[in-house]
Amino acid sequence: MSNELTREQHIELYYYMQLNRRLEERLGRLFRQNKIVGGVYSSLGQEAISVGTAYALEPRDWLAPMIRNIGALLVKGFRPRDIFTQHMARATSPTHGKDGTSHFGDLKVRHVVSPISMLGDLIPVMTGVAMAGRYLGHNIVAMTWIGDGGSSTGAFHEGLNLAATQRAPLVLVLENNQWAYSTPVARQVPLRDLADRARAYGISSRIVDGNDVLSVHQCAKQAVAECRAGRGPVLIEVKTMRMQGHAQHDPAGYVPKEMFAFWKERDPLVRFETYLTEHHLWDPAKKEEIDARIESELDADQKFAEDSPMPSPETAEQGVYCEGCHAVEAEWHRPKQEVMPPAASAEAVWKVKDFGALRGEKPPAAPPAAKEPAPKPAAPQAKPEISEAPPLRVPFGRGPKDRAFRESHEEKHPRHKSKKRRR
Ligand SMILES: Cc1ncc(C[n+]2csc(CCOP(=O)(O)OP(=O)(O)O)c2C)c(N)n1
Ligand SMILES: [Mg+2]
Repeated sequence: MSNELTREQHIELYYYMQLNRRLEERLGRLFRQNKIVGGVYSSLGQEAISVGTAYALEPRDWLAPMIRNIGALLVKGFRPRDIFTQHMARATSPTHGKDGTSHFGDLKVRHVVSPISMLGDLIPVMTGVAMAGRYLGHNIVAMTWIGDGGSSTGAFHEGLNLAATQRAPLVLVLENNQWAYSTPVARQVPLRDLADRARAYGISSRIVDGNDVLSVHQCAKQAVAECRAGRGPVLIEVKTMRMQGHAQHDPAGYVPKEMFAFWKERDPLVRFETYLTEHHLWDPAKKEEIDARIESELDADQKFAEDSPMPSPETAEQGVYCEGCHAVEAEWHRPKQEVMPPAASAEAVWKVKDFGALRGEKPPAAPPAAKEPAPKPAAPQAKPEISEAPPLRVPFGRGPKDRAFRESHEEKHPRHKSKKRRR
């Protein structure tokens, strides 16, 4: 039994993985019945990743899922009916029938950012969420996922560099499922381990067996703790296999049969079931009880979706532009002194280590008094140095456009003072 998890938590991990799998099986059947409006992108064989990583987050944390992360949405509190209605584009869906796949989120309660793209653009977005959380004092961690194919896009590299430079509390889960549509990893990246990409950005990385939910969860939990402690982003590469085609329309004839057979033997659900049995964490009656509960939940939610109406035509023009429905107001969770000078002030001069000179070269303008240890000779094949973390600081005070700022500021400072500053 994993030291960090209780028996109930082990059972809960199984519940979400099995719910994820059974739900997607039904989506596959509904697709063949022509009841799905968008696409169905199976995460068969990858359930341990979505569930194990999202399970490491706290309710205050934020995530943005990819197409194969329905399991993460379930862990964050979305219900199967949200997934059914969304894929069937019913009026009762989270987007009121305006989208046919997984482009939905919940910024207020579940802290889920709606996916805008599966190919890297969520990385800079979630870096921004992580930075905003730090600025507002929420002490949150942001998590998102990327595929092996998506890790070759410009957005991936730009986003990861931004996260690294800002030491943003971002956990990026790189799902290496061996294929980007029909392209195997080796034909698009000359690396065996995609985690190596982290070295180029001076951030820490891990490699984990994506078909072992406990390893995935433990690894994600550590990464989340590191991020929360202010040590910057973490890249986790999970090794797994996409066990179906890119989407329902793709029979994946380009995948060698032996490869499917190899990974089928490592099925994450079968492995975890065996683990639960061998560690006496459940018995057959318990498994039957959970499976029956899942089937009845899915029966009810599928029926709800099938009985739901399609959206009425006039809803197409509703909710396109904000007509006062959103009050965009920052939620400050930190003492005001922290975001006001002098605490919020930073020196307007940056110290550049060794003035950026070649390794081993004496800094040209080093002050004579500074007795530095002799520099080490350059090691041509040395690992890239992990850059020193800049101290966490608040770069700006509260903005003058922020109402809370304005009100409290005007209370404390007579008007003529602020007028003087504006000049
Ligand atoms: C610009 C662009 N090209 C193509 C697509 C279609 N598309 C979405 S995901 C994907 C493959 C991504 O592969 P990978 O990143 O390995 O993720 P996986 O599907 O294996 O989970 C493709 C081709 C797209 N959404 N946008
Ligand atoms: Mg892939």
